[in-house]
Amino acid sequence: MKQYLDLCQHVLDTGIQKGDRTGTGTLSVFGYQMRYDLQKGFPLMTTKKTAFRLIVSELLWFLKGDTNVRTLVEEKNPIWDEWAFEKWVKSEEYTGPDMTDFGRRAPVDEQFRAQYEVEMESFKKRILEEPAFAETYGDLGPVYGKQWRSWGTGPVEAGQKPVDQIAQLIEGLKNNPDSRRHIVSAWNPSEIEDMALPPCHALFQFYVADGKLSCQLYQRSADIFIGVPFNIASYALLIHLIALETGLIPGEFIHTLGDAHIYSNHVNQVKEQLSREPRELPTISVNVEGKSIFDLTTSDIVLTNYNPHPKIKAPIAV
Ligand code: THF
Repeated sequence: MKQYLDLCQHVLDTGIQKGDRTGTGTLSVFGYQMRYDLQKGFPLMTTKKTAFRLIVSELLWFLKGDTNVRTLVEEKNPIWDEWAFEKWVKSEEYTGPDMTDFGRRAPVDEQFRAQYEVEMESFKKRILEEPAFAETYGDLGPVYGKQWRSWGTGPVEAGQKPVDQIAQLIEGLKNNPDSRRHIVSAWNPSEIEDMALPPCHALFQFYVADGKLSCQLYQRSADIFIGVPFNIASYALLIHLIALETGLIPGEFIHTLGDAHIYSNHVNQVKEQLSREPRELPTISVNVEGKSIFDLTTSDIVLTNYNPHPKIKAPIAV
């Protein structure tokens, strides 16, 4: 994963200090591109242990068209909890201790962190135990799953049919592989304001040549230490799944970044990672026997030969 380490070094060397929505502060560059040849192994970080299980469960959640964190909470996947929790603590119904700016305060204020952890645990418990609560406060709005599988064209009552972009993508790749229109967009301007977080991985295009299937992603905002390792592995897995569905061989993942940033409280962790020697990449296998990719479960996707350096902890900016 030299490509990723080169990105880290480039941003440390040339990044501009820039404020951001979360108030954390970043080192940032605008515009960067990496290429990963999937024939050379599965691009999961080897310079820090990365939770592949979470990447799989998130991608399958997107592919099922789900936008409610309940499914993820059930699978013990915490990566979208903060965004649902934020909606809850900002709601009229929430009457617990003040959770304003919890993402910024929890890492630095021990007493507050203890309170936050109690509130977050009881939030998750209610998500699991109370269907009506989960319906309202588990839902992130029309985020990835909604846009990928049922992009709205207007009120259904008005006779409009939602667009299943992933089904169309698969049909397009099968019937007209040379097409230059194999595009899926999560960036739906008319629904952005209803989303818990506007999509970071905004638009991707698939491409077929020599029997190989490639994908280029445009990511508008890239949290280099926490998010990017997840995003690379997630899209690599998506290429593997779409390749199985279309009878093609995985080709390249091309990752194009807009605002590529290292949060100021991740700089030491990035330097630690840069001091480590990359190792051989793992491989994956997918059990699709008689199933569509929309029906897969996490145990159908198996990672082998993954021997990373140890995990590196860092706070996530909310
Ligand atoms: N917001 C920010 N600030 N960064 C992101 O990367 C990001 N995402 C998603 C939505 N908003 C974002 C959420 N994805 C982790 C990983 C991915 C996430 C959210 C959180 C995370 O905490 N990873 C830790 C620990 C995982 C574990 O439990 O092992 C890690 O060390 O990797 C990017 O699209």
